Amino acid sequence: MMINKLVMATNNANKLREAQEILAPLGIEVLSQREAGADCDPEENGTTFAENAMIKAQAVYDAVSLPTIADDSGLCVDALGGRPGVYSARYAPEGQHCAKLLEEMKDIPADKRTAHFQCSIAFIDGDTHEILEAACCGSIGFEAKGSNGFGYDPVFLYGDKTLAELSAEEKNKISHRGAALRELYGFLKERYGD
Ligand code: ITT
Repeated sequence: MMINKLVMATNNANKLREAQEILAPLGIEVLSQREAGADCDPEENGTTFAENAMIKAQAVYDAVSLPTIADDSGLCVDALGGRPGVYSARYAPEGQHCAKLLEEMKDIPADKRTAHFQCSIAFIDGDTHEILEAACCGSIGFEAKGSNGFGYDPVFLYGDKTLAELSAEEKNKISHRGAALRELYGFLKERYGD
């Protein structure tokens, strides 16, 4: 039987909202870890998005024993050798990520500002441990624009708009998280049937 409820191991309300928006139309409800009765914040000491996603999912799964997902994601900038990467959340104090990135990249010319968001989703249910991954390719602008989304969205250009200038629906269609969660849906259908 297809799973119709997942717990999401995250303390990031924006990630939870996006996962709910993306999976609700597919018939899957996403509960926060708090709603499920877990209050976890494990140390993310992995070296890859996949490892960190699995660490977060395992901590919550151990607490609630319900099918659990976790998202580890971040921004990889080519001119910075892939930074901030797995350190994206820790790159700057809350609310200062975009300003710090624009400052660090102020001398990098337009054609060398390519970047991608990466998302790894870990899924755990019993003995099943699975990782689904996707990316969203674009570039870093020279100024912050738009007020939707979160994190680095105001400086990440997808075509001629930043992700913060897109509606939630538009972002979810093209985002790393949207693509990884749709991969997850395909995996779940295969694993558990319709
Ligand atoms: P949890 O670990 O509790 O899930 P977190 O915010 O700490 O929440 P991460 O460790 O995965 O999550 O860090 C990801 C960071 O990458 C996030 O805080 C944002 O700064 C950035 N990020 C990820 N996805 C993004 C998106 O869709 N738009 C903008 N920034 C994003």
